Amino acid sequence: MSVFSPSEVEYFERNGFVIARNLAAHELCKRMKALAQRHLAQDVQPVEYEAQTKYPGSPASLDAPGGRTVRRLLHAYARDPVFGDWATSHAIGERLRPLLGAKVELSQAHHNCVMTKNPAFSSATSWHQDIRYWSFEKPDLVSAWLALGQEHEENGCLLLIPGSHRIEFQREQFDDALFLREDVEKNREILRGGVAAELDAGDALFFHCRLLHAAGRNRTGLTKLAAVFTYHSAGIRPLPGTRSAALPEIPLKA
Ligand SMILES: O=C(O)CCC(=O)C(=O)O
Repeated sequence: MSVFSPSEVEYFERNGFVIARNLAAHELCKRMKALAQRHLAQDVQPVEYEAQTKYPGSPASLDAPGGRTVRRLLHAYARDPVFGDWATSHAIGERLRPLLGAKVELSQAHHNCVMTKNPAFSSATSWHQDIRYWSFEKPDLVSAWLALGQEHEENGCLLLIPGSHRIEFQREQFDDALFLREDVEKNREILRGGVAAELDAGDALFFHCRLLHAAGRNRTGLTKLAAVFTYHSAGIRPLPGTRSAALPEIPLKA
């Protein structure tokens, strides 16, 4: 089935995420993975290093041990057509339209990367909503996370709180960097509902920008790779002058 069924759309609306199994062919995943591995080996810019994430446990500086471990190969859409073609593919557009509307655009300003999680060094990502640093007319964006290999708790897959995209949070439930505070009783209760988004190569997780998510470190011997892109309806514009408006949107073909 190339589109989400009504029950999958209903699942997404209720839970804030839905997984499309086997959305990308294994051959395509292999090509993306081989290219990402080459770009990692050659340090092809632009990238984000572990030290720049400022996540808890990340190295204090680029020159600290693990500081220059690549965490994201940035600008994936423009980096190579293998990523750009996937990000704007029919397969992706057909899945997004029931979630976002008839006219969908790719934001080049957010995610738009190959997420890498290196076994030699990886920090954990605390609970957060992606929308916290994004600026759009309406907080209604969806990211598509394509696993290029297996993702499970041991290698740091995404952890999700189903339905959290619908919670009206208070500012004090988050810390200064807008990560969910785990020392607040109300939050601890919310976090008890967490689930692991286990994926195989070719599976794509679609998740809402208000969905609480986190991820652990990679405790295996293999680098984990995922191609991640973010979309919104053409009717929702990034706010002028913000980071969200820094790069042009790419309309998906009808
Ligand atoms: O793989 C991870 O560590 C999660 C990354 C993440 O949640 C994000 O970039 O918003």
